[in-house]
Amino acid sequence: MAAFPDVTKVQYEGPDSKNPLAFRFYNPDELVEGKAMKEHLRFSCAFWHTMRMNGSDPFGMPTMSRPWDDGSDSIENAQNRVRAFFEFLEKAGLQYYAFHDRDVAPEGKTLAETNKYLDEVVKVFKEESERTGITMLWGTANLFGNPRFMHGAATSCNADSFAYAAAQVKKAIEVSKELNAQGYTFWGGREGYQCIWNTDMKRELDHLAKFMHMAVDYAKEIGFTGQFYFEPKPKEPTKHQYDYDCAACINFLRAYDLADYVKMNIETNHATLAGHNVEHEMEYAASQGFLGSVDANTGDMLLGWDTDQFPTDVSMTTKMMLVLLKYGGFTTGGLNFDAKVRRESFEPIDLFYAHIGGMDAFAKGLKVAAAIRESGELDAVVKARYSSWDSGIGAEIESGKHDFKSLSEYMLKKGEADACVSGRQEFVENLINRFMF
Ligand code: XUL
Ligand code: CO
Repeated sequence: MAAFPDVTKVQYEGPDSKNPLAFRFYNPDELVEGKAMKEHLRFSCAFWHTMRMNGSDPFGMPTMSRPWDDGSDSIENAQNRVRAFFEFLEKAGLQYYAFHDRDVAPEGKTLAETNKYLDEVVKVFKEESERTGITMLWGTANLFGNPRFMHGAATSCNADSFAYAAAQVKKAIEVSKELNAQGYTFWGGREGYQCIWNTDMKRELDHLAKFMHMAVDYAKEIGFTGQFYFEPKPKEPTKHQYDYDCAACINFLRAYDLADYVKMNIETNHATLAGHNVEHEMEYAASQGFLGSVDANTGDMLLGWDTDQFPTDVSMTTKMMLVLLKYGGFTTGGLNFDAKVRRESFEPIDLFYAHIGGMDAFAKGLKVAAAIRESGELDAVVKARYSSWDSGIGAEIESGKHDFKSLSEYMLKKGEADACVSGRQEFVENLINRFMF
């Protein structure tokens, strides 16, 4: 039985369409800068939100209506959910998906039992993936939900929690390989702390690095060639997460010899919780050679937590696409909608509106970004702003011809620095708006 009987495959109808179940900008095969939109954007759906988010919050009960789900923990229900998921992916035109091990299959009484349940559900993922050609963007493991991870997983004070997490990630990497995942993500979950007085921070960081090295080694051993990602988040669930932002994560990866194996998976709402915005995080990671994938969502500036809303702001998607195009686009990564419908948007059809809106916002952002790049006007402003580095003393410094002594001689002779030129911030902000509207 179809899970979404009233919806057919969502089509591109163009900017004038008023059909809420059509794309106005996302035209998968349309070329932008010589590459199909679907290859630029590589949209992915998060199983944990789309299939498992039941609408409960700390104050209220579940609200979601999901007729295909009988609410039980049976394997059969878990397998039916996967079939409903693929029907959704096909109809919404999403090419990739991501899940945590525990989103898709229930936990048993022992690890062996749990692994067996997982295998039974992964079998259906494999069948559905072969049927549709829709594949896994990245895999991951839930190392934060079960009470055994109350102090963290790789950074737990309890060595057995570390060992259990290792066994879980071993299995999750095997499953990711089985499903041809293009990557594997580490999100810290509870890898952080609440109280410095009871915490051995150095030991915890060393353990986290050891854990990641074990994952990298095991992937090599079994021939899993997907890209590893580290997903920054500054707080929630713990007060101080070790993976605060891209700068903290990249420092960690470099300090512990993991830089060759792990790139960043950047999430919009996590960036804003860290006091940045997503384009800052993307630019920082990309400029350092660490841009891997993106968890596409948005927060609410009036709320201080991880609201995981669908992104609809074209100004934001344009900024993101400008960074992505500048650095040559995704290779293994993509735009994974780590986003959930609001608990009041409880009908199955709301899942379509949400994803269509997000996909259209990125498609429009991609087109605006490409137009900005083609005009060269923004580049020209940036180039002019840094022109003092293109010749004379600037070019000499960049090419290594100077030190403090020679620069002191230069300035003593000159007496005063050349006057600065205007930053033209308002000019460039208006320029961007001209392309957007
Ligand atoms: C949590 C979060 C995770 C990761 C995967 O805030 O973003 O869902 O993306 O564990
Ligand atoms: Co995420």
